[in-house]
Amino acid sequence: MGQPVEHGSGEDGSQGASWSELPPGQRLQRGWPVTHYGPVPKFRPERWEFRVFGATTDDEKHGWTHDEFGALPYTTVVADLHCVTKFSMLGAEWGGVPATTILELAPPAPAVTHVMVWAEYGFSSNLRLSDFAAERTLFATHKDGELLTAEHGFPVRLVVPHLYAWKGPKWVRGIEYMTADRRGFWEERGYHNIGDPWREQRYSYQEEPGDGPEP
Ligand SMILES: Nc1nc2c(c(=O)[nH]1)N[C@H]1C(S)=C(S)[C@@H](COP(=O)(O)O)O[C@H]1N2
Ligand SMILES: [Mo]
Repeated sequence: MGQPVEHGSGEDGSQGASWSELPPGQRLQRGWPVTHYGPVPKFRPERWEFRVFGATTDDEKHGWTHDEFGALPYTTVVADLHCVTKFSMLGAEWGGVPATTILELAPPAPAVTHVMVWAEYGFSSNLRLSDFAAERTLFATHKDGELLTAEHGFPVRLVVPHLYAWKGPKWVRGIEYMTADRRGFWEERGYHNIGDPWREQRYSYQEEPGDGPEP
């Protein structure tokens, strides 16, 4: 910590703040609370699989067991977490498998535009392929050098540093490549389809034409 870190990939030019800067309307949270809907799932290693399905290049499913997933290339990303309910935690070091690695190992078909990230109990979140493919999007297994705790998403959670935190499911089980956009769990319940904290894209009523799936 202490080094300025760029936010996101800045496709729309809205980023580039240092980690110590809060997006508009956010306040700093001391410590790291646990925030999610529903119970914390129990991890069963023998049943766990990370699946890639939907519009893959070969239309086949790809999967990794927990051991196999743990052997994938590991990298670290320093990122902030911005909850849409207006608190932010700054400067965590996340470790895990870059989303770009998954895209290389299980490539999407050329027609893919969006990715649905699926977690335990059917929780889901949709992302534009460009947000998913951003350099700093990470399937985190570690935070600050230690394995994730159960409450924070063990064994795998998605971290999308440039979007609100609900776009990063904890307890991820797989991804679905989609050739059209579809709303995930919170996006169906009134939250913004894109969720850029620097543009305060909190709620679906703020969406502009083109931000959401075709009606
Ligand atoms: N599976 C799942 N992941 C989830 C959520 C959820 O309800 N279910 N909530 C999201 C929200 S709204 C936030 S703010 C972060 C909180 O992560 P934390 O508990 O590690 O701070 O998890 C995100 N990931
Ligand atoms: Mo949140």
